[in-house]
Amino acid sequence: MMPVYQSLLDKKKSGYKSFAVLIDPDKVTKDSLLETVQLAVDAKVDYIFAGGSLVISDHLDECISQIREACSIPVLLFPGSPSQISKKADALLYLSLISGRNADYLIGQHVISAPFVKNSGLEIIPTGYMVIDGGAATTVSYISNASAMPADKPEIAMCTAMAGEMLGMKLIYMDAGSGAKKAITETMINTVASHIEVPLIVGGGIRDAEKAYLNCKAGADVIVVGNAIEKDPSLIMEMANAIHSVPVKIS
Ligand code: 1GP
Repeated sequence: MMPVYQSLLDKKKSGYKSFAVLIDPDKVTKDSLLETVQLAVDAKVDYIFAGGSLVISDHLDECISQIREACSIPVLLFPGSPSQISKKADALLYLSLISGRNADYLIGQHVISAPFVKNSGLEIIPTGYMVIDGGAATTVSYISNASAMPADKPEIAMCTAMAGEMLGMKLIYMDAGSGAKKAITETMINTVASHIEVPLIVGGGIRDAEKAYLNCKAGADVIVVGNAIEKDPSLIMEMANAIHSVPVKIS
């Protein structure tokens, strides 16, 4: 399989927009997981993200093994802590919470887990993670003890993303938080996207195909959806079709 980051770069170059389904191991049974994976295969979903701010159960490994047995969609770890690292995934979003000022989530957790992460054999993708105020207290803000960025200050997001890119982050992930009341605005997405070269992931509170499409038009390269498709799995096909309908560049 092509390294995940190379696939992200190739897709960005062609203007192809990707859809990532977020699976929280705490919220699935084997049957519901396999059903979601089948829907993802049918809808040509590009990536499966696995993880969350809290993973309470101990079946992350098992969950990823089941996904990998059922499909060839790349599985990316989206960990809330170093305990959520599974060697069974394809790649690790190596998140540094650059929107916050809690040194522990900027670098501290990384130091503690560095030897384990390095020996995991996973493809490591350094990711500047920016949490944007989604209108409600989210698990990630509480757990990380870091305030979210104001939703109406796109210039702060822009400068943060630019700094992250210059520090060597290979991806920027803007997240309004799981189940956010308000998804990130297209204005903020566009402001950030037009000032960075690396692929831009956007998630948090996206509930319909139209918002997914508008985010792509505003400059997002990857759209992540978790909660909405847990409630209504049929949205997987609808959202995938909308995201994949964004025209690619003709070279
Ligand atoms: C959360 O970006 C993800 O970290 C997805 O959010 O569950 O609200 O879609 P939702």
